[in-house]
Order: sequence, then structure tokens, then C-alpha cells
Amino acid sequence: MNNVDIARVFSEIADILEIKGGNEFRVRSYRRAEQTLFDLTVPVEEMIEKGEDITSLPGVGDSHAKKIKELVDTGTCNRLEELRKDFPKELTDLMKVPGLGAKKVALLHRELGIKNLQDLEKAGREKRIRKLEGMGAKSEEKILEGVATLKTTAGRISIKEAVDAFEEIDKHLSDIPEIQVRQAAGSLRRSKDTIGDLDVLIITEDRKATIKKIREYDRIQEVLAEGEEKFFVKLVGGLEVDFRFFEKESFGAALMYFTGSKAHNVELRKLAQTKGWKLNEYGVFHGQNKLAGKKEREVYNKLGMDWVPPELRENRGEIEAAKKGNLPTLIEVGDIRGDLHVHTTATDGAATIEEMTAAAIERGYEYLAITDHSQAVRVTQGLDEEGLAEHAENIRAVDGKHDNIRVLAGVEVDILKDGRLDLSSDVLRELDWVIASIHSYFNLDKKEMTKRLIKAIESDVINCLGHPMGRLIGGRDAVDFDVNKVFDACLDNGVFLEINAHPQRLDLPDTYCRLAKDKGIKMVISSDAHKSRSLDLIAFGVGVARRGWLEKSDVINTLDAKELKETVSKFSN
Ligand code: DGT
Ligand code: CA
Ligand code: CA
Ligand code: ZN
Repeated sequence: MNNVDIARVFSEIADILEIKGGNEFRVRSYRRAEQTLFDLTVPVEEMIEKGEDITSLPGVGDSHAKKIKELVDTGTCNRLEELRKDFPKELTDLMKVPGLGAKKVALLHRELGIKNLQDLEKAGREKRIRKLEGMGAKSEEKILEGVATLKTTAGRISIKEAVDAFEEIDKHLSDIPEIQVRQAAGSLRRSKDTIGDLDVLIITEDRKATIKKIREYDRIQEVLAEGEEKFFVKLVGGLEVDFRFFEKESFGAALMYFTGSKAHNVELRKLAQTKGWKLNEYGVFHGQNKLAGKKEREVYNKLGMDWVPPELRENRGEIEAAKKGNLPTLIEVGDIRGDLHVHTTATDGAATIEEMTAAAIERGYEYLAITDHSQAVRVTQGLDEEGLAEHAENIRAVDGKHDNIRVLAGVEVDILKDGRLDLSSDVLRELDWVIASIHSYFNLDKKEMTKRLIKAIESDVINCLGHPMGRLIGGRDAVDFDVNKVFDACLDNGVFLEINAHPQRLDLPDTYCRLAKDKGIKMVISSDAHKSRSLDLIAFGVGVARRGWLEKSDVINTLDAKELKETVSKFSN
């Protein structure tokens, strides 16, 4: 079990205790240990092997340490098995339904005997939930919507988890000498928000020997299929990995086929057919005659078009554009010159202004905006006006110490329920960079939400709308507003739209990036980092931007510090 697997066990125990209505402190202590394990950069297993004292980790006392050791040794723990007898995994999973907390799950379980998602959906359809105390027709409707949302993400993992899992597998593959080429395909290569399974293509000198060595990967739980051309497995935690073997001569066609998307492939196959050819995972064929297949580019060119970047392969007009030689030159991670949304210890971040600045310098950035929360976001200890003024002073002091980077004094000001901002305009005008975002009242109806956002956009003191859709992938639906009206207001008022790169947000989503681009709105790709390492999350934002057809010129934090200052008019000195 790796750190994340162990963290998941702690999370499940905490969930069960919460549903049971157990001691709050106990619940929190499990959550704390869970967070520690998520954040830990070294495998806890390794620490134990080396005889290090894991009770020195934050939130890990003797009893948690004992459980961690038990999990490392046996893959499970007594406490969990005991609790699961009365509270099976399916039941705790109900807490993943947007809008359902432990209390409601407990109520549904107790009163209606609901044990899993199917029970829940059935009860909702039969209008039985609305009769419960504290529920109503509206909450019942919300729960059904939540179930629908969860179904679209159920069994899928975030792109970050998928990248991490692939990197670990890739490390294992890199030690197999017979393997000549290894390459991720599927939705991972297309940088989708969520990933169903991993597709890994391999060229090897010896398939049998290779499969034997892949089998040694210690995270494989079960082999699902094995054949001449494939080896499918399930990893601990449930992620499936499809390994497929190909010859050099057909690798380009295979890569194209297994990168997908299916919709993109279908169009390409039709195109080949109109030319009297056949396209499959081995190549382009005219009868028995192979016309192309070794390289992806060669296959596309044969079909009369430019090579299409994987992120665009969704059958959203890329094939037409590629035929005309009109594809966009997509933005790249290397184009990013700075980060304009990070938090520090002043609110809910884990690193100081200095530490975040050092991390930004390490990444070669020319500027960094420190944007902590405002007072209304209580759980983050958001800043009031006085606190913010003091924080800004501290930020400027750090800025003064560094010649090689501009550290900007900013804020992520909360948009209140009625669209007013959480801090006065006078205070906000003093700052270099103001993000405004929603952190509450996500359920307003479309008209009210539209009015709320436009009011904030027209305040004349904000630069950027943070995580505009307010969605949490697999957790909370996007808020409802008139996207055209709100985007037009951004354009009219010189407000940029954020592409928040946090893997649980990825907000703006790709299709909205494209809409904004078409309207001529500039965007900002931001990490929303709460610790220095998380600055690297920006790559996921770039992935979304690429899926949204964005070029370097669509994104303002590709500008150098001087150009940025000219673009963001209210930037002080
Ligand atoms: P996922 O795994 O749900 O996140 O999404 P993908 O796109 O990775 O889908 P997956 O793993 O089922 O298949 C990988 C690629 O293989 C897919 O993008 C296109 C190709 N593929 C799979 N099945 C079919 C099929 O029935 N027809 C065609 N044309 N292509 C397919
Ligand atoms: Ca896949
Ligand atoms: Ca697959
Ligand atoms: Zn935020």
C-alpha cells in the first residue's frame, strides 16, 4: 500500500465514524492523519523500513502509527474491517454525492434503509426522500442531480492521480530492458479532466519476457486479460491499465487509434473510406497495400491533413482545421512566465510569502501574485481590511528583496451573495491584482447568479474572475449562470477569466475556454497553489487550455513582467 492507499483507509474510517455520529475529535484526528499521508513526499513504508519514528508526523499518534504499520504489513486493518461490517464501502461512498454529508447519509440509512447509490436513486424517484425530516422536494431534486453527476465521474480518477499512477508504472517499465518504446495513449494523452483507465502502448523485443516483468510491478492486484497483443491489469485501489504491444511498423497507427477519442477516430475512418482506403490500428491500407502506419504524422498526412495535437482530438472541428492547415499553435507549459493565484500562511496556505517566492524563482518565473482569501471565507481565516493591508506590506517587503522577480500584492476577494465584494473598493484599489471568486451560495438560480457575477465584474476594482464555474469535479456541479452575458461583461470591463489549474477544479473547463477565446477574452492560467510544490499544478491548467484551443496570445501570464504591467492597467509600481 502506498501513502495514498493508506490515506484512503483513514478517510473511510473517518467517514464511517461521522455517519455513526461518533466523537468529532476522533473524526478530525483521522482526517488530519489522512491529509498528512496525502502530503507526505516519502513513502511511509520506507520510513517504517528504515526504523524512522512515524509518530513524528503531524497528526500521527501511537494508535494511528499502529494502524499504518498494520496496513503496510497486511494491506488492511482490523478497525476498518470491524467498522465495515455495519457500514459497507458502498454506504460511505454515498458521501461523495454532491450535497450529501454524513448526517444526511445517516438519516437516509436509518429511515429508508438506503445502502447504496441504486437505493438512493430509487428512493428519490419514488419521492420518498422529501418526506424525511429536514428534507423537501428541492433537496430531493438536488440529491438526484448529485447522483447523476456522480455517475459521470464514478470509477474515474482525476488527471493528476492518473499522471502520478502512470509515472510510477513508467518507472517500472523503464527498468525492463526488452522494452524499446513505451507511451501513454487514451484520455491521459488527450489531457482529459478525468481518466477512466490507462492505455499504455509498448514496443518490445520479447513480449513474453516483458509481460513476466510487468507482472512484478507490486501494485498489480489482479490480471484481467493476457494475450499475444495485450496485458490488462487492475491495480490496488481499482485503476485498470491496458498494456498493448505493437510492432515498430504500425506504431503510429496504433498510437493514433488508442489515443482516440473514439469520435475523432470514427471521422478519420470515414475519411479514409471516402478515398477507398481502410484505416485501423495497424495502418492505412489500400487493399493489401499498406500506405502509412509507422508514424502518427505520416498517417495524418496520408489522409490529407496536418498532425493533430492529442488534446484537440474530440471531433470538435479539428479535422476540418487540420485539412485546411488551420490548427492553432497551442500554448505550452514553457510559455508560462508567472503565477497569479497562490495562497500563503496568512490564510489557508502552508508556505510563507518568502517560500512561495523562492519556489516561483526556482521555476524561472518573472512574477508571482500572492492572493490570499478575504474575511467572508471563514474556514480559511480570510483577511479583513486591516489584515490585508498588513499582508500587502509584508508582500511588498519581500518584493523589495528580490530583483529577479516581481512579487505582487493581491487578494482573492470573495463575491458575496448579492454580488458585492467582501472588501471595500478603496482597499482593493491599493492592490496590484484582484481576483474575485464565489465560495458560498452556489445554488442561486440562473438569473440571480448572473446578476451576482455581473455586479462583481462591473465593480471596476477586479482584474480576474476566479474559478468561474465554481465546480468541483466529482463533488459539486457548476453554478448556473448565463455564460454569454457574464463573459460579455468580462470583455466590456477588462476582466480576465481564470483557468484554475487545481485538478479538482480545472475551471474554466475546456469548452468554455474556447467560447471565451472566440469572444476575444483573455485568460489567466493559475495554480491556486496552497504550498510551494503545487505551483507545478499549472501544467494541468495548460492541458485544459490546450483542449480549449488556446494559443499563447490568449493567456496573459505568458507575457513578460513589463508587458503584463502594460496589460493590467491598475498594476501599481
Ligand atoms: P477513458 O479511459 O474512459 O478515460 O477514455 P479513453 O479515451 O482513454 O477510452 P478507452 O480507454 O476506452 O480507449 C482508448 C482509446 O481507444 C479511445 O480513445 C479510442 C480507442 N477505442 C477504444 N474502443 C474503440 C472503438 O470501439 N472504436 C474506435 N474507433 N476506437 C476505440
Ligand atoms: Ca483510457
Ligand atoms: Ca482502455
Ligand atoms: Zn478560491
